[in-house]
Amino acid sequence: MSEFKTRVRQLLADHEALVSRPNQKAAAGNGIYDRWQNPIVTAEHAPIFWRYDLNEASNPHLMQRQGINAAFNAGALYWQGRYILAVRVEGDDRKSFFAIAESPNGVDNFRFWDHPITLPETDRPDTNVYDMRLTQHEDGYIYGLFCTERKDENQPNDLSAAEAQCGIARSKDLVTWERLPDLITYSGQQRNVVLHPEFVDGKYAMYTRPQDGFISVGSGGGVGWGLSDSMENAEIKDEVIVDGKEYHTIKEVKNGQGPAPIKTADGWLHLAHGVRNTAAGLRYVLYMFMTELDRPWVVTHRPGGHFIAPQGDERVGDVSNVTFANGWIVNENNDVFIYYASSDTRMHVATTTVAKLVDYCKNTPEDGLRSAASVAVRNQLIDANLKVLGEFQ
Ligand code: M1P
Repeated sequence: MSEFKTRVRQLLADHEALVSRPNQKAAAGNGIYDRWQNPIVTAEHAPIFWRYDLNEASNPHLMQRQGINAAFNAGALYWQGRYILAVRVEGDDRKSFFAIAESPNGVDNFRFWDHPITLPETDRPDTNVYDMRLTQHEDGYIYGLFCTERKDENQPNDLSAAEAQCGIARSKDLVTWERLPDLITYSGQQRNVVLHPEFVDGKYAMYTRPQDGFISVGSGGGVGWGLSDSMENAEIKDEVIVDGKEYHTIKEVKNGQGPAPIKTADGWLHLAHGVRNTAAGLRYVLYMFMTELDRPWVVTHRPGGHFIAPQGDERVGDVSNVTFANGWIVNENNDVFIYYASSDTRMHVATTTVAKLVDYCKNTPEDGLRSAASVAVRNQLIDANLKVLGEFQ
């Protein structure tokens, strides 16, 4: 066999070994969820035939022709008994695109479909698209809401000046996608827009994240909420903030809804990210809240602090100190698979149950917003525990 063929075979074998590697729960969970040991999707999970030219005549050195830099911030859907991720795949050219990866069990063996999603454009081409939230809506479509980024033409001399808005596409089979006009709101820019899975007052409901600038939310920020008559021409005329940013919390700088919320008998479970600033730069963590069943915009429980924060190897990547989630799945057994990305580089999974998440939201004290309040609530826990500690000694 030629050396070229031997090397291709080795590449394919190494890739297969990575993709089919079994995953295991990490030791010592916190009772709320279990992290799993291996990242579930990485740049190296991208098929070899996405990256190399496998023709010896045109690529005698077997060079990687189109590298993949990262695979992160995936939307998620439980579909036909399969665990589906719409992964944000980023090429070495810094352009992101969406690609479906599928697993039979939700924790390992995620394999990309042969082709990335071919996403139609609007009259105003997207420079970059990312962070798709998948929502199986009761109207029968699967919607993908994502960020579309374009150059800010009002600042032609600042090559970092960009504009973020909410792009919308829908599909019935995850292969063919219909592009709809971008969401119209009356805020400067939008990121982290998520479609609620049910009609509310006969309208489409969306969680938004208004922001003044591209990175800085300015006077905006917070998880917003608004209704639209249609998705074919989606427009939110009235946007209200339902979960605002707050001084000296994990969401002091900005926050944003993660995936579409999970419906439970006790209300809607929400996963979101909160951002604060530090001497080492921005720190992104995940947090949760719950809203009323009939009024999904009314928050009933706000467990204080972070739910998932970057840990160990998760802390380092292209944008370090980041955990970000825009996908989770609840299956027929009420098991929950939380798909989170670390440091804009790779995907992980943590597993739990609906009952545990409801318990977490209802029984975790709210942030008291002062050190003294934190000590008071911790003393309640300590005093109650000191009465029963003897039973364990
Ligand atoms: O780099 C961290 C994250 O930054 C942005 O999130 P937000 O809009 O909340 O600031 C997004 O670009 C996201 O993709 C990225 O992970």
